[in-house]
Order: sequence, then structure tokens, then C-alpha cells
Amino acid sequence: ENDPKQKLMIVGAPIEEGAGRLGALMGPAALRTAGLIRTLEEMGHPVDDHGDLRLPQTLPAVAPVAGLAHHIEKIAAWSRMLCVETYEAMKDGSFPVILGGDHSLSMGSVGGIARYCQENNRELFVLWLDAHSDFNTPATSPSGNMHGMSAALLCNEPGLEGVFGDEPHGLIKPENLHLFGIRSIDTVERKLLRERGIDVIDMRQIDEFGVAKLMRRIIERVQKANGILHVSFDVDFIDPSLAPGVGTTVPGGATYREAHLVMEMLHDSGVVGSLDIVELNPFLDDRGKSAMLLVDLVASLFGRQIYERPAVSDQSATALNT
Ligand code: EXY
Ligand code: MN
Ligand code: MN
Ligand code: MN
Repeated sequence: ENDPKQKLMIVGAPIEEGAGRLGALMGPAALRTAGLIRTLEEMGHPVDDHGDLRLPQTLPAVAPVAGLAHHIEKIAAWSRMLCVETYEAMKDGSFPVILGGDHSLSMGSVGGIARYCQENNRELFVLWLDAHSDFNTPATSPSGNMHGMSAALLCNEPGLEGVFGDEPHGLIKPENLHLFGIRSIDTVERKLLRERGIDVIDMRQIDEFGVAKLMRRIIERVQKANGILHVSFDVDFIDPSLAPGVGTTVPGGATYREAHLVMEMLHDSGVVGSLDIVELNPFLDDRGKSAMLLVDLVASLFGRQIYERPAVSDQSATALNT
């Protein structure tokens, strides 16, 4: 179980240039308005709020890439800053929570966590809760929007080296990436996912097997490796009827209870070490509905239960897994 006293490092990343439409830069503000910090503090977590980061005046020069990668200099600047933030937080023993901002920010947040894990000999796993697989490269992307490339960068796909340049950062093993909730994949992206053997848990699998069984498989892998699990939560993982505040809605997403169960099981597992909340677009939201749902989901990840009781998820795994 997560140490209830573990300090949380919160940092806002108001970045929207990775997305195809504007508005995600208001994400951190909406999450704060919806009571995220207050909720975590009320749950007993010391919170070290670093506020929202700002882009530096001077952007790094990025070598030209083959293909489409819109605003790569800005994405590079954000990635490098966030990489330092999460790396330092991990060294400090804090649990980094990154408030986005579009999903390109995970290049930086996970880059820093992966660096920490490599230096400290810990195996890093990533749970990517998303409607999309975000596995395009500048050469395969139909849009050039870099929020659709972050998982690919983290798996060291070619064409994105300029994002970090010579700055220290870590990567993840493709076999340790678990995409979950997927229901929109581009043609070439699909081929790439197959070639790399990425674990794509699509909505069809969730329909057939249920969230619990699929999550237990991932959690057990991380536990066996004594690993650290990073959770990258894209708002479009949830069904758009429940979370309309996102620029890339895809029908057929996770239900209210499926999304909560994922978070509750993650809490009980004790393996989660860091979290991104990305793609919230308050401009498209319905009276704060999506932001408030996200606060509830984060609360579940940090231990809020419907009715307090000892965690049963792990004990029952053997029985139910057969
Ligand atoms: N696959 C599409 C693209 O690459 O343009 C859509 C990507 C949307 C990515 C959102 C953040 O998850
Ligand atoms: Mn601090
Ligand atoms: Mn995404
Ligand atoms: Mn998405």
C-alpha cells in the first residue's frame, strides 16, 4: 500500500502546442479549481506544490526532423524542464504528480522518472491509460501533433532524438509499456506497435475480460520485478459522455466504475510511483464535469475507498486469474 505520508510533488505543465486544438493549457488551473490539492491534503498527504511551470524565453535549437513534428522546439523546452522536475522529485523521495497540459508532456515527465530508475537500478513500467496509442513518429504521424508521439519517443523510436538533444533523460523498455483503453490507432502506427510487440489492451479486451483481470496481470508483473509503475492518465481514456473536456474524444471509453476500479486497484498494489494527468481541455468541458471527475479518480489512486476495508485485490488474484 502507498505510504500515506509520502510527500507529493505537484507541478502544472500548461502546454497545449502538442495538441491539435487549443485549450489544454488551462488544464492545471481547472484541476486546481476542482480542488485537487485540497483533496490530497485532506487525505493526509503532504503536498509540495511547485506551481505551474513557464516556458523559458529562449527555446532550444532542435535539428530538423524527417516528417511532421509541430512546435518541436516548444515541446523540447517543456520536456527538458519536466524531466528535471520529476527526476529531482524522485531523488527527493517524493511522488511526482504532473498536471497537464497535453500528452506530449509525458516525454519529459517519464524521461525524468526513467532517468532516476536507471541510475537507481529500478525497473520502470508504464501504464498508459488512453483512447490512443500515442505511438506515432514524425515519419508516421498523419497530423504532426506531438501528443500522438510521446509513447514512441519513450520507447526510443527514431526521429525524436532532438527533443532531449544531449540533455540527460531515461527511456523505457517497449515490453514494459502497457497501453490500456485503446480504441483509436492510425494505420502506420498500428504496424509499428505490432513490430515492437507493444502490449495494446484495447476496449474490446476490457469488454471481454473486464478491467480487474487485465489490471491484475500488469500489477503482478510490476510486483514480481520489484518495479516502479508510472501512470499516464489521458482524459480521453474515459468515455466522452462522462469526460467531455478533452480535444480528442473517442466513443466507447471507460465507464465511471471501470476508471475508478483501475485507480483503486493501482492504489492497493502499492507499486505506483508517479502520475501524469493529461489532455484536460477546460474550454471544451461541461461546467467542470471532467475536472471534478479527475479529482475523484486521483483521490481513488491515493486511497479513497467507497467503504474502508483491507485490500482484497491481491489475495483474490490467484483465485480469479485461473
Ligand atoms: N493518432 C492521432 C495523431 O497522431 O494525430 C491522434 C493522437 C491523439 C493523441 C491524444 C493524446 O492522446
Ligand atoms: Mn520541492
Ligand atoms: Mn494520449
Ligand atoms: Mn488520447
